[in-house]
Amino acid sequence: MTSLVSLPAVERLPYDIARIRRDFPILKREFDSGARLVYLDNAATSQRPVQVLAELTRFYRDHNANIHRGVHTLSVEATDLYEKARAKVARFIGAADPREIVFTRNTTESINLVAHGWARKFLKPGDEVVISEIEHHSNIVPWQMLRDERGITLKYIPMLPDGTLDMEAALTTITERTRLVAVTAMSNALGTIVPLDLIVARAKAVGAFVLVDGAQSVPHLPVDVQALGIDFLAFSGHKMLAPFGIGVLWGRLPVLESMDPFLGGGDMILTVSMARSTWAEVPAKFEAGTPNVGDAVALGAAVDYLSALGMDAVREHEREITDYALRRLADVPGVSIFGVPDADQRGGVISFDLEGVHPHDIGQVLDTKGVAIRTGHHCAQPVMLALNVPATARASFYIYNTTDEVDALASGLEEVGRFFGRK
Ligand code: C6P
Repeated sequence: MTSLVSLPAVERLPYDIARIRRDFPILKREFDSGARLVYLDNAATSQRPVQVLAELTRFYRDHNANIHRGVHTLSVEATDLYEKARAKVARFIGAADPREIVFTRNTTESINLVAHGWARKFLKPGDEVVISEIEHHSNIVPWQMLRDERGITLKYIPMLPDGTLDMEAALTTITERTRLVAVTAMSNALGTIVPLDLIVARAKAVGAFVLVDGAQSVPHLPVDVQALGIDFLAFSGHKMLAPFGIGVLWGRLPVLESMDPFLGGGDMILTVSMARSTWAEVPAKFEAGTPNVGDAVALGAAVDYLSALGMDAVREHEREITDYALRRLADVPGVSIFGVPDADQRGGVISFDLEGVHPHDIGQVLDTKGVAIRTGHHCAQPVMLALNVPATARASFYIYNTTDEVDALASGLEEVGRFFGRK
């Protein structure tokens, strides 16, 4: 397999919100009510810019073929584009080698790949896996399944009332018996940015491996896997401008090489006889069957787009919008905001409650104003239990959101309050 594809440097562009918004035609969408879309559900999935859509179309229009198989020109071109996308993703997260990038469907599949390919092989009864109370279900359920199947011990770093992790408890929860610490870098339900450096330092002091759920961090914060000193990083393309159905597991090369395959089939083998099979090198070993070539290529275009903006600029934009939104929402009668009070420890996610109104009703009334937010448990039911609420309303921001849109949310919430009888 081609492992090193040379890539041109990405040209850095100034952060120009009007220009960015022009790249997202969906942001001009108007509904039958006459309301204009205000898209504040970016933690669920982002919108896609014309550059990504064009790359996807170009792939299917001009280069479509199956990869790693054919000698014909289209197959060679498609293979090259797929491997270039892998190299772009590697560079984006500071990986040492493109072979460390395994294409999956999404974060969920990436975490399950670690549970099946690494943990099932190396963990034995009594070994500890430490996660946290603020995890998304996709970083809880695979470990509960493994606990029930293999007798490992599953422990949780508790959440404090302000939505941060109890770091004193983290130090004692991670012990000499801990083999894996699997934590999110940013809570999707509360926006809390987790101090990974402290967790990684403690995990490494006891010889544990570290998996980071980067579903909410890779799209929004600068991420460098080597600087973090972790072993695995899982994330999804659809939250970072790319199509649905393409995700990434990054792993340190020797760790990936030590793992068993997850799915068996074509493309992941070296040899197959009637008696037995041997495995291809990584990452092919983990990419059984025909991969999602077109969406991987489009993920490469998404990475180019974010790289041109610069992830420091993306973070700064979201920090400013979040700071403004925290202040603006605090002035809306009846609104209480869950989680950390300032935008420095928080990504672009704000979960809130409007006194006396069910989150679902908030979402429905805001929808009539064109304002799209998410309501529910956000696939983080332990967080809801800790907050003692069944659900929250959640606004989440991305590169194209403006303070005007935050104002639309705030005035929409004032109207929701009036609609449900608040003064
Ligand atoms: N959170 C949200 O609205 P998938 O579905 O595999 O692409 O991503 C799962 C996932 C894992 N970890 C975190 C921290 C996440 O936020 C998510 C997805 C979406 O919050 C959909 S539930």
